[in-house]
Amino acid sequence: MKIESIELREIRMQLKSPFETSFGTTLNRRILEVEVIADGVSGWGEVTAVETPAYNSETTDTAWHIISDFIAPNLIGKNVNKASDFPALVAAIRGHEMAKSGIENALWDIEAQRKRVPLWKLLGGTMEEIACGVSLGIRENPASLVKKVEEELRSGYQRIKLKIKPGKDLEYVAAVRKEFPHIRLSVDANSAYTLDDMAHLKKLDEYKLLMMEQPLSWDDIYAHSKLQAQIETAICLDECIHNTPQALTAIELKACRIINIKLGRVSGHTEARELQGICHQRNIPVWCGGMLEAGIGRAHNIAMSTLPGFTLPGDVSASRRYWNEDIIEPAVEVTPKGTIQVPKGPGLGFTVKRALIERLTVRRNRWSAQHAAH
Ligand code: OSB
Ligand code: MG
Repeated sequence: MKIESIELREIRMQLKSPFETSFGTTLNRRILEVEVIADGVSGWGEVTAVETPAYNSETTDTAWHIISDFIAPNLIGKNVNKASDFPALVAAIRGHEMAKSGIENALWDIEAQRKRVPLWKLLGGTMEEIACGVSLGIRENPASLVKKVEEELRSGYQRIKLKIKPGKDLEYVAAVRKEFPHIRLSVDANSAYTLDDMAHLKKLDEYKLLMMEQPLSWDDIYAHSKLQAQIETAICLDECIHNTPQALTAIELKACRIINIKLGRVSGHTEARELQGICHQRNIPVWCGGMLEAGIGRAHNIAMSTLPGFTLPGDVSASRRYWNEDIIEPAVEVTPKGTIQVPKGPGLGFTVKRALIERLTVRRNRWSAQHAAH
């Protein structure tokens, strides 16, 4: 693939309703979309960084900087044999996984189109239908959360995840569990607790949760191993895992029994596939996490979720839960049994709505091979 052009743009999109986590509330999204053209074929990727460095250390603006000043100038005009060669090209850039992922995933889209296969098949996916869950933000009171859960269950979603934080945890979980004794229910604290909260977190065992996601510090695998030894509920790591070696560390330390894989957090499809492989070998279930993605990020999540290690429902849900109008066609839809039918077309299998993206764009940067210095 000869990299002919790279276009980076920031789009603004408003969520249908505010999403509250332990680290803050989001309504207005600033999302980076990347289009790469190689051998005349256009491929798209999305940077899943959020606006503030509160989930991980990246932001929309740090990703803009890393792509504009380091990744794009280095990649333009180069010949890249396969998308999986990309990580080696950016290995000298430490961290910034989400910035890297936005570009790498566009290369995967191109490679799949050139081979005339759906991206999910190129990745080695085996499922033609994937299981979906939802992630529900923190709400003003338990009663309104119960109502929301009921609505999502009526739509068919197979697993409900509740965002929690200190002071908005036990009461909310108890209310939902009382109303729905048998559903697959989990919680996500986004690093809001410490080991001093051990006795408090132990109380969640009584609610038979599928998992407790990232209760402790975003970069402390060791602390999670101490907690997992003391509680019955399976810990699932999200923020702590950026690559396969960190996953191996967590598994060997028994810091978790489940891992959430996010394409951006682990730097793209190449590493995500490797990570799910080592988890699958070790009987550690994985599932696809979400970052309030627009359609391009969502389409990449669907492709990844077809790999054999993805045995639990992901946070991959319908476009209409987030947006009045998504940037891909058709929008992502969920069946009444809580699944997404994986698209059959080549590449991402969705059409990017260029005119809409153009209208949503607030800034752009473009590199083309003719002007590249070499
Ligand atoms: O921890 O999974 C998380 C959203 C933003 C940042 C972190 C997380 C989330 C979600 C939303 O839980 C998942 C979704 O996209 O629906
Ligand atoms: Mg999470």
